[in-house]
Amino acid sequence: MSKETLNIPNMGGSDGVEVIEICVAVGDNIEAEQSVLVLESDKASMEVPAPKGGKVLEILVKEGDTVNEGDDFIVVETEGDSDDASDEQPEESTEEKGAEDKQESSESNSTESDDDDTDEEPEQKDTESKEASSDEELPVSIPDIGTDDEVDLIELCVAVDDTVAEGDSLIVLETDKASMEVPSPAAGKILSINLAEGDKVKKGDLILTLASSGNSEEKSSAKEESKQKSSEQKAEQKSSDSKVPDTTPKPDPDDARDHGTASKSAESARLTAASEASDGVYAGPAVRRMAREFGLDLNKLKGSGPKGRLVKEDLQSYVKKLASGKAESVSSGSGIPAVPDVDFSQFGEVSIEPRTKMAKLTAKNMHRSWLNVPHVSHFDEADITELESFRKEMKAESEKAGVKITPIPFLIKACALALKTNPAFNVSISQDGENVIQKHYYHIGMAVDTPAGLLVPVLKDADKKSVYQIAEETAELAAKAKDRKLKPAEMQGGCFTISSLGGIGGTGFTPIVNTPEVGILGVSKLETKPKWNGSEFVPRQMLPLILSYDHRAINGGDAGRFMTTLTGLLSDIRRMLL
Ligand code: CAO
Repeated sequence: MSKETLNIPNMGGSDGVEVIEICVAVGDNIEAEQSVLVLESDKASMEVPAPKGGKVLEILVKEGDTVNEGDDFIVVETEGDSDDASDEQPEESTEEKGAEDKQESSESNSTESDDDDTDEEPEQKDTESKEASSDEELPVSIPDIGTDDEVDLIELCVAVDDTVAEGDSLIVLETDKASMEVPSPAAGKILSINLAEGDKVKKGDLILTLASSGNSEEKSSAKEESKQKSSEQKAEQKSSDSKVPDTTPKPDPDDARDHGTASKSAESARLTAASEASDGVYAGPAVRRMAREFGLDLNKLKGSGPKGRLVKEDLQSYVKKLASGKAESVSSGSGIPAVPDVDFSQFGEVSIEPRTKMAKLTAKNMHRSWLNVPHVSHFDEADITELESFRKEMKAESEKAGVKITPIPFLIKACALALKTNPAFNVSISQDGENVIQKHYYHIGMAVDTPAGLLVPVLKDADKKSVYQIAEETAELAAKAKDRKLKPAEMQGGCFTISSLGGIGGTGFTPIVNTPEVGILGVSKLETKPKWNGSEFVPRQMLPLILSYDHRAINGGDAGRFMTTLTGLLSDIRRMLL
């Protein structure tokens, strides 16, 4: 092991560059090439990678500092030979050699009193290694919290028999100004706990007893100093960490004034303020650290702790939801910011009904299609004057036969034939995008508006059926849909969908493709319009049609051709016989 001071490399001629972000903290193990700093000149920002990996011992710059090429910025403990023998000797003796060597090390170390760092490091390790040999009971009390008044214990973070590491949060306290976590002064096992959530506590109260491998209260002054220095560095580092939400809000300046010199004591230095940070998230450092490790954005989580505080369990259940794919409803996925929940009762009376399964499923399918499919909508209108007069002529006859003929059966038949002429619309794309699956059957789906939600029964082989047959079948399928009697097989296998709002109203809308199909036809309300026939305006019955398609599979030219075929068939239904 060796200790190395790394310095700022050549920055392409830029000097006097500002440190805008520190990406590592003291104690972190970093790899070679890992980003350590982000610098920003007036032209660009740049990341400074570590030329070597190792453990971060010291960070020599802070956010806002101005640095130049060659400036020292970080001290790391690296593996391998040291360039500087005075650094190497104590490190080797403490880390790699046995207990005998440790003694030698502290002797040799005593001759190196000029170098502060090398003095402090081996002594600390020496103390630690001696402590590690004996387990002791360590009573842990509430340290200086900047007030002699009682405060609330709002969270107990550990249980009897838990094993904690030094620095792990034991309890969370809350005053009327801030909340703070009390970290464990040493690693060990919890033997007993003297306090409970909701207790009023004050400085000096016994929190718990720890079976510790060393008693930090009694540690040498070198270790205490070193710890204080390192916790100050950590606090400094954390407050400058802009890559993730600020984990350690700065104490309220009023608080600092109230506390006076007491706030500078070794004990209070170990306290970490944990109130609502500048990111608006109410969470303590342990939760923030965990969120950083998982790469989670705390803004997306809801706190279940007192006063909405985020606790570790909130993160755990969020991660579980993510793993099971259910977190979409929480975060909306794909990095898209979630729509915040609003308490509408603040504006007036509200009532809340659970959504039906069908409504939720439809929402999921729509969302999936909307996010995955690059939609284009093509608008046209079909002159169905002749179709309408034929339909009306047939009305009495069809009613006698027990069939209601609306424009829908003609549209279904026409779409099946248009798919035959324009096979580009009768495809699906394989999920990996590598293949196009051409379908040689013509099953048409029909959106049905039911009280329970939207359903799409599928009329099979529409190309082979007469308009009467289609009318009969669609009426049957629509009735089944409204009675919720459709079988799954009756809703599967569609090649193309028709969504008709003609009976309801509107001049146009853009339907969402019913994936994995690649096209959908929206039908709006028939309107009589004046049309120029070459010599005069004549009233014609125009049917607004909107074709939405998946632009990954279909181009504008294909859409134009499809619509020309379709409007041609609807304008002159005799063509359907050809
Ligand atoms: N323009 C004008 N009138 C139309 C029309 C149009 N484009 N389409 C149908 N009509 C008329 C019908 O001729 C019928 O009139 P009459 O009673 O005088 O004969 C009336 O509107 C009602 O028709 P209908 O709705 O009973 O039957 P339909 O065959 O037109 O439609 C169905 C069947 C199942 C498609 C329809 O009931 C339905 O549910 N539509 C809504 C579909 C939907 O919600 N789409 C949106 C999906 S995305 O949210």
